Amino acid sequence: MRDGLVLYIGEKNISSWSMRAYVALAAKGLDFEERTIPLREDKDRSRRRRVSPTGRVPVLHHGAIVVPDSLAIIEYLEETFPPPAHPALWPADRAERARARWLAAAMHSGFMKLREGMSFNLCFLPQPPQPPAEALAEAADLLSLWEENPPPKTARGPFLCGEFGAADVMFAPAIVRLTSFRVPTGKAPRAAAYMEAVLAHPAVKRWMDPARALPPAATY
Ligand SMILES: N[C@@H](CCC(=O)N[C@@H](CS)C(=O)NCC(=O)O)C(=O)O
Repeated sequence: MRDGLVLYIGEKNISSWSMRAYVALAAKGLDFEERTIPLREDKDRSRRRRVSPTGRVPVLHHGAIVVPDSLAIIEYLEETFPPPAHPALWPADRAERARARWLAAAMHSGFMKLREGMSFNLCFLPQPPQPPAEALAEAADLLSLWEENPPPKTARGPFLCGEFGAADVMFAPAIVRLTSFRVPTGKAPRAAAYMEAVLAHPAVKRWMDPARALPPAATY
């Protein structure tokens, strides 16, 4: 483990927050050890509390430094493994960086009905159930957000800021949700192309391929 990083996560077909930290580490090209805490066997969170000050995963350990929370982990990685030696997670341009930050924050602090009504574990069932109307309404909000906020003309790449970065990392599990629950994207062609690009990114596939190979968890 060249980079001395240990990431504690939940099961890959359950823990959408863990996915974000994992995809960020993978996108940075870092060598890290992953340690899975089975969430179904940790109902009282005692195992999580032993390694995470918030009692939640993901949590990153880097020597004596312990960082819980997906967005805090992204910030830590960018500071500790900055570009150009490592791929950038935030755009270099200040205005673009502000845009990437509000996009990432919008996902981090919102879309609760989508998360509840389109639970990540249900994405891996052969036939996910019909989501509640309020979850579908938030899915429509997400599609509009991506449709109406394309990358600037000067950007290179199909992602929200051109190249794959923190905002895309934060939205990746939501993209899995919309795709798995078969939310229609016909009226949002740009958003549909964006979702496809995110799902095809190697860092996202590195999480999703093993997640799909696990036995689906209808409950947890
Ligand atoms: N805001 C946190 C959320 C982390 C989170 O809620 N993780 C879940 C697993 S996916 C967890 O450990 N939940 C335990 C609990 O909320 O009791 C992040 O961004 O990492």
